[in-house]
Amino acid sequence: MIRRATTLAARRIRSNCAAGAVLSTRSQYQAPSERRDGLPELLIGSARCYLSADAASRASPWADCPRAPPDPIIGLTEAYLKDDFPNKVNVGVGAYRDDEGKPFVLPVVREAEKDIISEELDHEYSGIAGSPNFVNLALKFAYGEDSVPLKENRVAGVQTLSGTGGLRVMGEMLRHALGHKEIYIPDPSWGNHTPIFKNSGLEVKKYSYYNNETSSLDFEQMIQDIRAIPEGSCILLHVCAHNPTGMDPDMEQWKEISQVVMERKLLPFFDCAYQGFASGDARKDAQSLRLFVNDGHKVALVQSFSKNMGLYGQRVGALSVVAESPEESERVVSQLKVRIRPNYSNPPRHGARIVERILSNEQKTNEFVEQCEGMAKRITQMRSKLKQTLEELGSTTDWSHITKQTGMFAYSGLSKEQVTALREKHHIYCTLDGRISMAGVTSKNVAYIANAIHDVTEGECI
Ligand code: PLA
Repeated sequence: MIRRATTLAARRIRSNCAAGAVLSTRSQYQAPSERRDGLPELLIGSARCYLSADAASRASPWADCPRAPPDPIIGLTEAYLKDDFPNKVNVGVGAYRDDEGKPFVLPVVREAEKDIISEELDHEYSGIAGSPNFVNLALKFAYGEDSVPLKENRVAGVQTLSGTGGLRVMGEMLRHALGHKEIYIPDPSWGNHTPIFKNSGLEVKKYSYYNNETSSLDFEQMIQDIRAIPEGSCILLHVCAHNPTGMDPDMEQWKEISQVVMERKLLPFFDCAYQGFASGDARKDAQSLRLFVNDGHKVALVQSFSKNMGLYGQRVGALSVVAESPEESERVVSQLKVRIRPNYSNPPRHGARIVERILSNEQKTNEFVEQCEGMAKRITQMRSKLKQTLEELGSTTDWSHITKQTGMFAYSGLSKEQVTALREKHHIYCTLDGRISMAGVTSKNVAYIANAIHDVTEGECI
């Protein structure tokens, strides 16, 4: 019996036809009784093709695999790398560059690495929860040396595959161990939050955060939306240097948020990806988290050392939960381990060893804080320079939000069309929401970027 090729099979066969596997075409078309029994049949334009059984069996199992769109953030780096324009600029991903535009390895990290190499350590598996020493140091770094729950041994913590891995593990924990069906994230939030939580089985809902008209925090609406979140739900909050807006609540506003979160009996889940990039002092940047802990919230926290220690590719992070008692904390860790083991078994060692070397030594910690502050300061200078250059070019747009915002990003307010023009006309790569990674702006490219922004906003490239 002749099998009429389905659309899916057609694609598979088409590639085989191209490879010379066509047995007959319409010109040689035979009456049904004479058709080649059992051979897949396909119409390509006006031609009818048959495949040999051999060719059909050679068809790729991936032939029907649809192409996925590029990642909205990492995909920009891929496009940037393919671009051979000499003045191209990558201000997509939030990865710090020095003023020469080069990736920056903190000197204190280099030293720690040398020590690790000289110690000739082994490469045994880590435990499922990673290095306990790393976890303890990471938690002290975020919650503070004097944190009461830490002293009372009731913070459950595990090492994770950086911030992303920690978010995913907590997403699965919420869905499968605690029975949550949804999670509330700010609007807007880091673009990957939604797919991470969706893939964990949660429905992602949003609360207001930013007012595009005024380029500032929409605090009133935010509080109103949080009040409407169903009791017991999980709410995701950015500890500092909110991505993508660069707008954080001030401490008075955090106090109010804490109260409302308490009233609604919500589970506050903090994402701490930029500790050190807001105020420049890594020790101070966790104030919002510490306030919530002092207020008695049983918070969850995910930490990343990608940005503040520049350990992007090493995937170093921690996930923790403040529990009621040490016994409760142990139960939580047991559940986190159950999520981790079938995902990636256990976390990598090298990056965690670097963080341990630094955070276990007071002098090295001070050096780290200073070097992190250096990165934050360079970004602040670039904010001023970008704004100033735009003004000097005669831009009629109010760019004051660029210097009001903190952290790695400038949420420029550029439209999708303007972002596309920046890319197509000027080879400047930033995300479609108009987020510009200030970490990629340097003394050398700031004028070029300002000119291009001026061109796409007012059509007056100079
Ligand atoms: N949370 C927030 C708020 C982030 O901005 C990022 C990274 C992460 C978590 C995860 O980082 P990690 O897994 O490396 O620890 N956001 C980057 C990179 C810097 C990215 O998209 O992956 C960004 O450009 O937005």
